[in-house]
Amino acid sequence: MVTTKLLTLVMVVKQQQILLGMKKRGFGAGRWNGFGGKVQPGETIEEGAKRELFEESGLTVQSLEKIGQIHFEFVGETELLDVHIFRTDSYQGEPVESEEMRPQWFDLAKLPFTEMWPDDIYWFPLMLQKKMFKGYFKFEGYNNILDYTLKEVDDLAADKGI
Ligand code: 6U4
Repeated sequence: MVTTKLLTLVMVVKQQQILLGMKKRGFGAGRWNGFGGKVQPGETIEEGAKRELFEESGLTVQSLEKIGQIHFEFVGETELLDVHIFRTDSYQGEPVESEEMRPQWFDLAKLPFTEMWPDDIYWFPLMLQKKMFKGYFKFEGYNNILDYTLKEVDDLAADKGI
């Protein structure tokens, strides 16, 4: 039986920099990524995104804009990931290291793509241009993309297709 895990991912942008965290444990450990995790029962996806952002980076935000949605499939695994991606250009607080993440600002011109999930290099340009997108990536293991689709959309909520 195929199950889908609902996850969030928050990208914090300020001027020409983005805040990424080095994932210290769990899924994606050893990679720089935005902040996020599983949506818990009883919370909205946006609430889950804000909670994970605070837990992992110490930052709080008033509101988050949804910028993308990507489905991930890993061959041989029955669980699909449904990752809802948000971008924010304003936040409160200063980044602090958590048990899960070590935050660091990166210049947008010098992103550490070789130490990020391999799909990021495809969709980061859209996210950085504030273009909404939907995507699907099929992985073999955690390093190899076998297939993918990626498209810009006008309205994330209205467009149900992948
Ligand atoms: P816990 O509950 O801490 O055990 P864990 O298994 O560590 O959970 P979690 O909650 O940190 O996972 O969620 C995984 C995070 O990684 C989410 O923010 C989504 C993100 N993510 C997963 N696959 C990704 C991919 N291919 N590219 C990417 N982000 C991905 O950029």
